[in-house]
This record gives sequence, structure tokens and C-alpha cells, in this order.
Amino acid sequence: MDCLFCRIISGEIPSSKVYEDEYLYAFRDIAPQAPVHILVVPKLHVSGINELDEESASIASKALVAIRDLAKREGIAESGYRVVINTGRDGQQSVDHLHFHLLGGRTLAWPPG
Ligand code: D5M
Repeated sequence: MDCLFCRIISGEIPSSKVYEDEYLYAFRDIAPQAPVHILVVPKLHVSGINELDEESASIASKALVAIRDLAKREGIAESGYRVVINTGRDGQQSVDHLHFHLLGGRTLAWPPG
């Protein structure tokens, strides 16, 4: 298994877990870009959006529901937040396992760099 996030999900690499269910694993980003920066990751390995199929797309939709609940729990649901999926080289994806960034707790700039 040479995927970093698969190793985190399996517990081989420690993480600051904030949520887990049958399909998803969520943990705090090691290099937070905002006061709240959580990664929500499908347990099923899929490299990114380009590789989504019906099964992984269905799990990705569950991630949105988990993000909704995490935003509420982190106290950023009312003030607002951003959900990001970096994809490919130009999208600056650095880990080839689909993941949603949940960012909040400050006013975020737009457009992104
Ligand atoms: O996002 C990949 C993200 O993964 C990036 O924000 C850093 C984070 N990262 C990398 N290693 C770890 C560990 N070990 N724990 C927690 N977070 C980690 P991307 O969109 O692919 O650039």
C-alpha cells in the first residue's frame, strides 16, 4: 500500500481523527490553511475526481453530508466555510486519493491563488 491516505485510514500512520464511519475517514490537515482545516476522505481508494465511478461518486456524496455535520460541530456552519477538491497538476493535488478540504474559521480570500 503506497497511498498515504490509505495508510492513515488503516491506522498505520497516525492522524488527528475527527470523524469515521463505514465509508469515510476525516482528520485534521497536518498543515492547516485556516483555523478549521479538515480532510474528508472516502475509505475506498479512488485517485481523484477524474477516476470517479458510480460507487465512489455515491460515497463522495456522503462526504458532503459529513462535511455539513462537521461544519456544524466545528462552529463554522453559520459564519461560512469552503470545500475544496484539488485535482491534478494545475489543481495542485499532492495526494492521489480523493479528498475534500473543509476550510473555515476565518474570512477566506477569493479568487484562490
Ligand atoms: O491535499 C493534501 C493535503 O494533505 C495537504 O493539505 C497536506 C495534507 N497532509 C499530508 N500529509 C498529511 C498527514 N500525514 N496528516 C494530515 N494531513 C496531511 P492536496 O489537495 O492533495 O494538496
